[in-house]
Amino acid sequence: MEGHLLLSFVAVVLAKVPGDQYAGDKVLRLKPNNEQQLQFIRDVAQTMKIDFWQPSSPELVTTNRTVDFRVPADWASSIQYRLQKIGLKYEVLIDNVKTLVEKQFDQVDRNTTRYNYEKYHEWTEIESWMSKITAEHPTLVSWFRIGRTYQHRSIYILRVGKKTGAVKPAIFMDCGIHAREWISPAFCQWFVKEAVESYGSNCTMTILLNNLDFLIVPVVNVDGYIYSWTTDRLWRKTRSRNPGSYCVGTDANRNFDAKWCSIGSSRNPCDETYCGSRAESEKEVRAVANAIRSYKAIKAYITIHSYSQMCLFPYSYTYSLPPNHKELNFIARNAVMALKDLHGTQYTYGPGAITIYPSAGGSDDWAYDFGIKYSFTFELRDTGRYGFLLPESQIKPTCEETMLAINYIATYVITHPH
Ligand code: 0X9
Ligand code: ZN
Ligand code: ZN
Repeated sequence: MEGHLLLSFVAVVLAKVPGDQYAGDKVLRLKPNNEQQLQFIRDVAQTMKIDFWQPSSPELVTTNRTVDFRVPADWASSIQYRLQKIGLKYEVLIDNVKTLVEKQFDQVDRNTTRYNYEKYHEWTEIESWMSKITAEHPTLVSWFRIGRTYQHRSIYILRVGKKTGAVKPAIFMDCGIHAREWISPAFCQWFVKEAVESYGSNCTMTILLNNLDFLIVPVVNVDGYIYSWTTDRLWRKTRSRNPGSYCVGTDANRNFDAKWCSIGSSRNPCDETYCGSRAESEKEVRAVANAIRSYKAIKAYITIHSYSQMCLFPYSYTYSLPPNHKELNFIARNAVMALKDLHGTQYTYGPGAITIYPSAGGSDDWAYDFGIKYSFTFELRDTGRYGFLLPESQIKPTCEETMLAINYIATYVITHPH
């Protein structure tokens, strides 16, 4: 009898597909105005299974800053009731998460001949896309493996630039450090497409590709990305096992060797901002760091995340400003202005610690302290209406506008060679 029960339990777990999850889950937004309200949120986070979207963990919640979080259906009405009782106003950003998640999977089509850059793609499609775009543009694109993931998948880099035989200055850009931020890999792919298609006709892109190489990692956290397609759309971390815990994964953007785990990260493997067992414990993080360490001519580092519409630069691990703060601020302001020109999308910008929240172990701070003086994190669309579940209809406008910001930074970098 017991065995039978166990078997049917296993069957139910295995039958779980992405669409079945999140039925009735809500995403709420609120802003704690005082210590009591702040404490309330932290208490609730301890007793209920709450998924923090922005900021990404309860420790990062502060007064007078908005918080977006997903509440499981079972808890939703109880939380809403308690919020009303203590007079904390909230907004329902997403009424039923399941409906939005399902839409994302419905829209997937696999039988088109031309690669559709206005859709989200699963890993195997991205992998064959890399092979194809390399083969189609042999004078512009090379394809390398920079390491393997915890589950032994390949982590790839595309070098995009006119091949000259010499080592050119380079801009390193990675996407998909966080699994659920699907717009990020979509942007890296868009960028490569734009580069190869506009080389020779677009003046800016031609100058850029003649004078520098873009080193692009379309998906860093491949295991996590796959898991967000197959099992849990809202997965953030890597998929490495944690000895002594049933919880899986490390936050790759808390795992870099930049004042590792000192602030804004968690030592608990069950938390979304778990910093890992040591700096660079994650193979994915080591792969990125090794690639940057071994390539001598990297002038700028850009990492693509979502959501919040922000352009961030060091530091996030301290409130102190780096030596070239004024220059970084100038570049970020102009990048954000260029971006806004296209569709009017507004971005905020500034040092990570004050603009989003203080947190250590991030790739931007690490790259900066390694010696790459132009280091930026982009948080793409939106500001919370869809959050991580950004509809495919927004891929094109998001990527188009982001191109302008990246091209501005790249142009700045080649015109300021020091
Ligand atoms: O918390 C993060 O890792 C980033 N935000 S996200 O919502 N995509 O998770 C912001 C990273 C800012 N930079 C550092 N913390 N170093
Ligand atoms: Zn020109
Ligand atoms: Zn992220």
